[in-house]
Amino acid sequence: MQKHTGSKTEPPNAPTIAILQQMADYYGKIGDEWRIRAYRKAIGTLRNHKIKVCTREEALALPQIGERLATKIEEIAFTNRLRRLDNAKAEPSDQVFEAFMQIYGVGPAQANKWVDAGYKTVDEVLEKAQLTVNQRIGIEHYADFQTRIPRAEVEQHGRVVKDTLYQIDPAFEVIVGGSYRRGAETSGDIDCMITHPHTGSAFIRQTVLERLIPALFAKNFLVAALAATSKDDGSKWHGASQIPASTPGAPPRPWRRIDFLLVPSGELGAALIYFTGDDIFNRSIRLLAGTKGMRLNQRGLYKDVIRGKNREKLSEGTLVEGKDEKKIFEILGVPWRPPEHRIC
Ligand code: DCP
Ligand code: MG
Ligand code: MN
Repeated sequence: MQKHTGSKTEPPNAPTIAILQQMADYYGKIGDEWRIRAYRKAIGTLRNHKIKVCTREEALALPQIGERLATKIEEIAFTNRLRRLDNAKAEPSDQVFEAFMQIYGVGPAQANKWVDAGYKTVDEVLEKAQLTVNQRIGIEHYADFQTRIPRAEVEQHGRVVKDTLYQIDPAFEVIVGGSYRRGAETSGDIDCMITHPHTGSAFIRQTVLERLIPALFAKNFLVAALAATSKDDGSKWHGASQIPASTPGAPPRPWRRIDFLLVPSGELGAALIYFTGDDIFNRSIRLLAGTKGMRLNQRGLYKDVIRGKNREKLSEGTLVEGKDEKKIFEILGVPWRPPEHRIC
């Protein structure tokens, strides 16, 4: 999927990285964990390299890049494409799989089942497959959810959420994160972080679920509830929203995907890092924390994490910092990166 970012000057290896990323995504789909890791490492190296890498030798001289990837990097640098990726894309079943994967809530296992059942189009799935309620919504609004949202409209959605919540309790804070916070001109969805300076997660959760969400449905702003999770990685709510038509009879506005992330104030800094992304930036800053004997997740930065032989986590460790985004960078020894610069 095309990511739109707000960057003005493109880093020298960005075109190569974009193609390697597509290849990594392809290996992700076919479950080749080993190759995904190799690609991720190489992408990390190229992101930190400030000079365009053109030849196999130049690539081999860099850390974390082996012979096969070095050859691919050279092919991309000279031809602006990768035959291996073109081949993968040309497989018809791969294109059908791709299309199914774009449906909200559909992962590789489900997409593969539909490919195996012989379905060729999303419409055929709608007609013939047994669908969950969410899959049906995902298909019925397939085109809407595929369309990127202009920045000004992301702002409109954020404004409705803010106004509604501040009427319930003005102490709440709503921050629109994701690609919007990175300054992107368009976004795939609207990512709202919701926090409150004085109360714990139970109050935030109760207010959002019992008051905010019903109020937003009553305004015809929320149009579907898709998924709610509350695990140790925080509380998330997924749904769809729509700016109500300004005048009666005006054509309906598209349905948009909206996410709420509920964040206790003590975790705001770590949540800001996580929910601002991008996903590759998150991966690299987490890896970096690991190399310093710490652990970063969306709730905080921890030290003294005890790990077993296979690096599996045996203890949560001690919280070092959760509240302050800048302090987390400081403690990790990473120069502050404004959100607009946290992109590939
Ligand atoms: N995130 C992550 N890893 C994932 C998914 C998400 O680290 N596998 C984090 C980083 C993302 C943020 O959550 O920036 C929001 O996720 P989105 O899927 O909404 O991605 P973006 O907002 O970055 O892009 P888009 O414009 O496509 O929504
Ligand atoms: Mg987003
Ligand atoms: Mn999102």
